[in-house]
Amino acid sequence: MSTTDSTERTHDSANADLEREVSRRRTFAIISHPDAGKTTLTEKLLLYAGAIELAGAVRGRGARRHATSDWMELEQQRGISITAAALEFELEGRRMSLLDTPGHKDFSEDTYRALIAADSVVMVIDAANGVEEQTRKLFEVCRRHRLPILTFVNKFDRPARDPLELIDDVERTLGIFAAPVNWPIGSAERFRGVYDIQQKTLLQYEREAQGQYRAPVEVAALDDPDARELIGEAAYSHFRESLDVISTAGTPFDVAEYRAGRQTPVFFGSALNNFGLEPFLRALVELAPPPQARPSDGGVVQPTDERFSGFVFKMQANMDPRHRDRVAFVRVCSGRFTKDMTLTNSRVGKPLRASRAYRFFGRDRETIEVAYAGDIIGLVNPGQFAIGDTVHTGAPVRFVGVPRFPAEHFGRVRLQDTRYKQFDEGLKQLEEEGLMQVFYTSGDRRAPIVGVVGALQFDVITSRLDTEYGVAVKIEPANYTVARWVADPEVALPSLTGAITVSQDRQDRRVLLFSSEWERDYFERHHPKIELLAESPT
Ligand SMILES: Nc1nc2c(ncn2[C@@H]2O[C@H](COP(=O)(O)OP(=O)(O)OP(=O)(O)O)[C@@H](O)[C@H]2O)c(=O)[nH]1
Ligand SMILES: [Mg+2]
Repeated sequence: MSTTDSTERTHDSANADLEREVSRRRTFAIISHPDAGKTTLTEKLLLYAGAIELAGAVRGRGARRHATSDWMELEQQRGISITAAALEFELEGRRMSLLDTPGHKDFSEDTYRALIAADSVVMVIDAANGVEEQTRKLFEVCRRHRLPILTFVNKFDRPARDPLELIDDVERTLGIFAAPVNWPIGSAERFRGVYDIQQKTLLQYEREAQGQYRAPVEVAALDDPDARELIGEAAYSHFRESLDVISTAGTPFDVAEYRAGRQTPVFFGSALNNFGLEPFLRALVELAPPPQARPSDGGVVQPTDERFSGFVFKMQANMDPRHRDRVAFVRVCSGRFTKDMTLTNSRVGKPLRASRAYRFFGRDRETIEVAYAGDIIGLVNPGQFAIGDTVHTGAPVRFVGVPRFPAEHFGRVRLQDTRYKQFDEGLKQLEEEGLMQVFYTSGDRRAPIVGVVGALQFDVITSRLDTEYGVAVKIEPANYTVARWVADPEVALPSLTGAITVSQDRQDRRVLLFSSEWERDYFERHHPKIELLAESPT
């Protein structure tokens, strides 16, 4: 056997290994309007997948455990998600990577970035509210990125809208075909289970103490007198009628249509009460697409391309109180990542060694030796990464389109104690996460202006500076709504009125703060030679 033969053989088997690993990966994000039950559904999927033994609650009081994906202290205090959490687990031979996202619009920048890292989406709808505002906005982003969407209509244990009406709402409001895969039997106190439309089987559930779960009882035939009795006469005939309507006039489920983003398969249930979760988890395993090809500045990158590539979609400091480091979340787009690999950051151009790499389970992380396209990995290289960076081996490549939103709310942060060093470090790291932008308007570095996308971020900044950096601050409103970087560092600025302030960012670049869009517009019209940028120049 010649050396070339054996080299080729190793090469082929490495290739087969890459293809096998990529094809068993499923990376998806859970999205919706606030409070529809994303985190609760996430926790239950983890429970049913065997990744946790006991489900925690969003509002875990006393000794009760908290939901895995709401790991941040402020999330647990408020009972809402603030930052996207990544969770990786094995299920039926598949490697699942789940991103639980915050629903609140003030945190939506994080949610939009998580969507960029996913290959498909789970959309949660509150059965009483139907399609809500924030769901509609996020759906539009999914449509633009052609992400296939599975829909879970949640909270059927509470008074709910008629399921036909809910299907109609999804179709009309979002403009996508909705194909029910199962159908709820009753609602609120009379919610009994779900009927599998294709299999023609009825899954009956019983309420259990929270966190527990029990396999549903299968009642084979719908015409079974037991079924009728179980459901109750009135509910039974209503259920049969609506089933008739969807069988004749509804959108039939079609996996190709789902994968093409033209229809969303719809499932009903209650995440809190463990109703309808097995069929949904099965659908995720069977229907959700494997890692997809991604556009880059140099053409389409296939996940099975041998060279490693990926991009940073999120930064998070101090996740682990014992390490207090800054983690860059990287979505692997192609090839195989191995620990200690030498990578290039396309923005910086310098090689760096990936000596510490992790996979995530909420707050917890585990060191990894290898990762494949589809995975979400954490790299810890202080100060080396920024959101949107592409990392790769081999020839230059750059993934584009990780969204950044301009700040719309501004406040003056005042340090309340003497720990200036910690204060400054905290501001620097939170800015690196994309949580805010920091501007200095005077020589006093203890009272900078911060700009955020949503006003709730002010609470997050105050709370995190306190819990993670041990500094007390007060943030008072500042009368600005727009920030613009001055493109040319040499250009002279006119003398400015009170409605416009010149400030400096951390790199001493000049930034104009305007009190209104009108002021900005007026300035730009009167000073056409002064080029202004909405984002900091890199
Ligand atoms: N009755 C009922 N309540 C539920 C169900 N699922 C979730 N909830 C409750 O709804 C509230 C919000 O649930 P979360 O899981 O935090 O919702 P979320 O979509 O993650 O919210 P954000 O991340 O803040 O956008 C919590 O109090 C849950 O206990 C359900 O199936 N039935
Ligand atoms: Mg949540």
